[in-house]
Amino acid sequence: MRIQKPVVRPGLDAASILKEARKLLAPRVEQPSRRAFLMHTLTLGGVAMLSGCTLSDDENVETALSAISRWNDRVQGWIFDPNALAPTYPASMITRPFPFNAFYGMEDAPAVDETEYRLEVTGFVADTHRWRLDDLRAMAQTEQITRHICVEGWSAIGRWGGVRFSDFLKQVGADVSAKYVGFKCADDYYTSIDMPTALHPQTLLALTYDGKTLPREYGFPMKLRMPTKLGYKNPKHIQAIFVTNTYPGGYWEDQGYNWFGGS
Ligand SMILES: Nc1nc2c(c(=O)[nH]1)N[C@H]1C(S)=C(S)[C@@H](COP(=O)(O)O)O[C@H]1N2
Ligand SMILES: [Mo]
Repeated sequence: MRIQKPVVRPGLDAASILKEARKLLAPRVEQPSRRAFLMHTLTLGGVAMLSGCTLSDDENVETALSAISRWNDRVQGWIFDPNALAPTYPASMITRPFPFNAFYGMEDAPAVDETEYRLEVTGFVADTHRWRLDDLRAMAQTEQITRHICVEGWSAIGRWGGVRFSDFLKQVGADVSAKYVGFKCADDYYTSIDMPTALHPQTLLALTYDGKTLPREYGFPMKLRMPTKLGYKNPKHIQAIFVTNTYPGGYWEDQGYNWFGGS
């Protein structure tokens, strides 16, 4: 095999690309969203490779990395096995207390009023009636003890219960050939997932945590719990669910986190 000498383009030499890449890898406090983005796309070695041949003058490093992240989404989509189950754990391994995380402090977690609450379901669904919590509680419930993995470098084992999301999608007559399911939350958070993950048997519309009503800080009235995806893909305080073919993005995803976000 012949090893090609990298073509270094004027104004975008390997050294400046590496400098830019290191900046992107800076601690989260300085670069809140970019670090994780890079961690989930490629290593510094990969960036060095990039510098040789794929960048033209008018593309900056971030544009190239976004393209790689979108490619990464497609690859993760292809290799996702809809029948492969994430590990489950015994109750003795539950992390206590379970860590809180959001883009704000715990005291600012939204307090949703159950009596007023109606879940909105729109897009490619046959039934768009608004759901009360009790309607969801009346459906078949299931429970799982799984590991939540956050890109910020921690993980924790928790016990969530609720409605299998595939049952819910069936119930509302969702078009499961659509590409995305999007979520809007009471705290302005939003995210979206691929349909195969939405239909995965471990994807839960979680109403309980550790056998009790989901506490306010952990996402009352409900969160989507997916042990096959990283923490930021699991929306808490869900207010609206929509089925769509238009890419909906997400709170962190729109700032550079990888969209598929498999764990
Ligand atoms: N509505 C909403 N959902 C969210 C977030 C958020 O800020 N708001 N943060 C995400 C992130 S980054 C993580 S790690 C988990 C944290 O969930 P926990 O508080 O149950 O640990 O929620 C995810 N879902
Ligand atoms: Mo997270």
